[in-house]
Amino acid sequence: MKKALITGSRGQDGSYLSRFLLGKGYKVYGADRGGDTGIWRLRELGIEGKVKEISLDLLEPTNIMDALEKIRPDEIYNFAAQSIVKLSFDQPVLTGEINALGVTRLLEAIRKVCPRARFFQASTAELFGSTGSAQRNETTAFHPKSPYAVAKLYAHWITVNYRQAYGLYAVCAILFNHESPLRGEEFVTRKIAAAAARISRGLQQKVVVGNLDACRDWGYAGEYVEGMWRMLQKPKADDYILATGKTHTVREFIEAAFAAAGIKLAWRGKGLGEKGVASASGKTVVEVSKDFYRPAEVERLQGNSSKAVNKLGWKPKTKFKKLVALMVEAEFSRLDKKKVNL
Ligand code: G4F
Repeated sequence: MKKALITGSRGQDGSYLSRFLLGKGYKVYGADRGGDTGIWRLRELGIEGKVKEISLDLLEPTNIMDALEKIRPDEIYNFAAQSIVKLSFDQPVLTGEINALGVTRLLEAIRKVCPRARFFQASTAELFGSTGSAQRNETTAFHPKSPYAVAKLYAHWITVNYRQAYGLYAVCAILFNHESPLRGEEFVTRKIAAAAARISRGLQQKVVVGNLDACRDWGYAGEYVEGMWRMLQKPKADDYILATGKTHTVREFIEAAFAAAGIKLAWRGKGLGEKGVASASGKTVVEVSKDFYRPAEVERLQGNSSKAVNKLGWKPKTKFKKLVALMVEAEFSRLDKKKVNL
């Protein structure tokens, strides 16, 4: 039986990957910081109690060494991170400690304790920053635009460095945005999906967002974890982009989510004064606020995952509108469940 250690196992990706690996017969160890509240995700996926939980903080090298010595994993997937781009502008040092040096601590421990283990690092499309309108591939230059992305760039290169310098089997997936009902509400897709369902049920008046024109390449997280696993099964370690190749604005996501919730929207005004109005009731249900803008924005992201398609046989299946609809449906079921439990 193979053993996998997943850091950040109660996050969106950690939860989906745990379910995937359990299905493949792995023994899965989930490492999170004490007090982490993401257990609801494992519950929703029906795997609560099936992942062996351990407490681990990437700020603490002793924790990491102890965990590796105890588990001796075959595969290690690192999702532990401060993953909120906007927050990284307020907490740049902490973001660097976790997202950059945290990965070095992990790699050092692997090198010393279990150098034959295979290591997966969750890199990000944010590494590219705004570099024009073309699709990004594995050879596109990086121009990070946030403390989050700068820290992830360090993590990316230190992973490549440990592969080259010490021969570790260490890979990075450059992950474009991948969403699901298990996303946190800090991220725009879940925030919108939840709001659309609540507004449709009369439980919320409106949703306030930031940049409506930002474009993201949004895929379904449940499918991305298989690509991550496939990366670690190849004879030779290498880095890959996982993306859909399509990009949409936040405005389009809002339109699709409200449509899935039965609300047709009309847009009025411009810039910070732009509003989304429900065509049937005439009520304003979407507003824009500077509070949700970032000091520096990545305007457009679109990835080219041909290398993953050709070499890993991985291909995302869920299209944009289906993804939005499944997120909104999940919000309606949660609301229904809450009603039953009252
Ligand atoms: O949903 P977001 O916060 O995700 P973001 O910043 O693209 O980052 C996500 O994807 C990255 C990979 O590309 C990951 F590395 C990262 O960890 C995370 O998973 O924002 C998406 C876009 C941005 O352009 C943002 O400015 O939506 C825009 N936006 C507009 N209004 C908003 C809002 N973002 C948030 N979070 N909240 C808003 O109200």
